[in-house]
Amino acid sequence: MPARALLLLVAPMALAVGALGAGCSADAGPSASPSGPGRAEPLAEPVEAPPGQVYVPGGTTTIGVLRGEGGMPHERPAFEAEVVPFFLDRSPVTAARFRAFAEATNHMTDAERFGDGAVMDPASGQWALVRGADWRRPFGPGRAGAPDAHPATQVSHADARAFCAWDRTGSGATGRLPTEVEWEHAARGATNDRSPYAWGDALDGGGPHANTWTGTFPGNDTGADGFRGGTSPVGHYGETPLGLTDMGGNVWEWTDSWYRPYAQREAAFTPTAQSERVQRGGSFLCHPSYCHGFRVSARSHATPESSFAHVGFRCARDVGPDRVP
Ligand SMILES: [Ca+2]
Repeated sequence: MPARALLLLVAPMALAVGALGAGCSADAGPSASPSGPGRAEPLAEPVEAPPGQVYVPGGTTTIGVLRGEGGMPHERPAFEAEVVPFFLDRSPVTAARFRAFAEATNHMTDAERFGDGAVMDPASGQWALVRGADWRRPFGPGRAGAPDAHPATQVSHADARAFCAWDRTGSGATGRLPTEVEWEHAARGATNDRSPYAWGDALDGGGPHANTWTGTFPGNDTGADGFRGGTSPVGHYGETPLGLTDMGGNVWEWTDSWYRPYAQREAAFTPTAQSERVQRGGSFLCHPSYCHGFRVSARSHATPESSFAHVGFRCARDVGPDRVP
């Protein structure tokens, strides 16, 4: 397969990190419904979550930012969404888990097929496709391999979907990517908490709460949060009241939602080869002066075949009538 052309690089103040070339499979994707596809009825009582996942109660959450809450234009207008209970991975999928998947299924990622993945030059802030960058070596050959306990990166939306659908136990229970509404609902603690961050109101205070870009962007990442220029072990900064980790910083996470203006979220939508999927959560490259992407309402987006050194994912699962084994 020929190498892709890097069609769109980072625009100033843009949350998007780029649409990478051809190869987009414009499948119909999930419903544009804010609460996503195939939901079960809400349950009256919490149920035990599968291993590695937490139970996210349902409820009504105001998605996006209200007047006075700041945020980017595409985080407005805020809207109310009804979310039914679901299970969500406690942490982003790690490189070790992705390796187990790749070895068990012989899955070849999009980055491996294309032969490259997107990596940002920390000095300039510019993105480029690096030959040989994949989930094993997210920054390319000659650079450090992906540590087992760190999030898997250089995975496309399709790779993430394939992982989540993998029935690793043979039980017939498979997962999916969360919608962006589900992700924000969970990041707000399933209580419609209006704090800007999953951990509360303050960016710092009591020490760092996330792996972000500290210093001046671009050019000088001080590593004051303990990590410079790369990912951190999942769970390093503790967990939210729901028991989730890394709901801000470390890696952006693919969701199953198409990127659309909130004002048009209920309009008819047919994806094209240029349509993009939403990512949530921000990454180790986010700085408050730039994208500030580790806020709970922040959005990024890229075409589904794109793979980046700072984008991973976590899986969700419906709370079915069998309560899931
Ligand atoms: Ca950092």
